[in-house]
Amino acid sequence: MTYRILDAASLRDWLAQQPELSQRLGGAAADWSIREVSDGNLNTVFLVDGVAGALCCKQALPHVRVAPDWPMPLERALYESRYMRAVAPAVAGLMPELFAYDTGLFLIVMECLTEHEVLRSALIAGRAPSGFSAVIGTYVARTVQATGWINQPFETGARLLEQFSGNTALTRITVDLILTDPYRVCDRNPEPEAGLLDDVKALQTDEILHRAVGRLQDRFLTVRQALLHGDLHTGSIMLHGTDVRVIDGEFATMGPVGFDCGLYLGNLALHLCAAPHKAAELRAEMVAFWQSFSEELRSALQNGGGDMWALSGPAGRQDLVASFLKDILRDMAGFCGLEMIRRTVGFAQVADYGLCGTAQERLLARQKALQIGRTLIVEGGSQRSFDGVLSLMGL
Ligand code: SR1
Ligand code: MG
Repeated sequence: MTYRILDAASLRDWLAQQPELSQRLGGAAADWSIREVSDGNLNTVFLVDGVAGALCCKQALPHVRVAPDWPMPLERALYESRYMRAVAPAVAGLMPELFAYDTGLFLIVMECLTEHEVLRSALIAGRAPSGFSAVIGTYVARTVQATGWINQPFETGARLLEQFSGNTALTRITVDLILTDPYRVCDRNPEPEAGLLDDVKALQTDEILHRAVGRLQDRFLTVRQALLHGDLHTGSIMLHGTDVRVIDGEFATMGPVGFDCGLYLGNLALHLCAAPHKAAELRAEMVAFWQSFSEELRSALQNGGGDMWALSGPAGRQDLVASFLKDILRDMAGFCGLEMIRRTVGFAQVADYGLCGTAQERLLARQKALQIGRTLIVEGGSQRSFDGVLSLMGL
């Protein structure tokens, strides 16, 4: 199928020509209800309901959805479908099932999570049931187990490098928006509110900070530990009760595991800055994340299976896993800080600040996020324990 931007009518026609998908929906095509629910920055999303079932259809646009004058290659949909296929066996039930990918339309058709809500919205509304972070810890650990070098023969990593190293357009977004723009004068950065101007200027002139950001740029660009989700924020997670799903893997790339962990924690920490009265529950979520992640990874890596560490017996492996986790912890702290800063002053900011009751409270929340972010970036690399990372956040 040649590429064209779909609307409800053309999507209906296309689905009607796909026997397997039509069957999932059931009934006559004319009776399917189709609504656009696009919410993210990049793509259009439609939910389709039929008498027998529902589908979620996500199409890449030739530009950033929220910034139509910013061109963006369509291939991001291909990388997202590849990511879903690569990690699905390891994280079954923790992400939507992929039903189809159309190479011409750059269209993903997947399980519709009708009853689920985006975690960020649930947190903002104060209705996220506790315990979701333990699931995310499990999710990340399982993706590392399935795509990293420790449990898999090196050919697996080599294939993943080949499949994902072309995802440069979205990696470019990460390099610019997370790792560079907040620390330089850049048209993409929105005009900060007046009270934040000095803080933004400080980010652009702080040499100690720039050196530490440089180390994280190095880690992100040169360390290839496992296949990353690449954009694991609270808007990339949906939940319904205890059913937690990770969505939106279009930024997938091989990289340092601490990147996924850090982005996730960074979004909880941002929520904390906007809603300081929730400190105890957010701390508990962060602890649950690290506990489930580190325990699951420790046990998964204990028996090996890959070429890396193949010469070490149980005791040696235990030491190697411990030092691997320390590296992840340090990277996580730094990337957490980067995420907090970019979501506070950069192109794609978070809705969590809307929780602040007044402009003054919002300014203080943003300043707090910038201060914690800087501390994590500069001091994160010398942390030895998760408690140490929490203390850098004032927890
Ligand atoms: C132009 S894309 C901006 C941001 O939205 C995505 O969700 C990623 O977080 C990206 O950095
Ligand atoms: Mg997204």
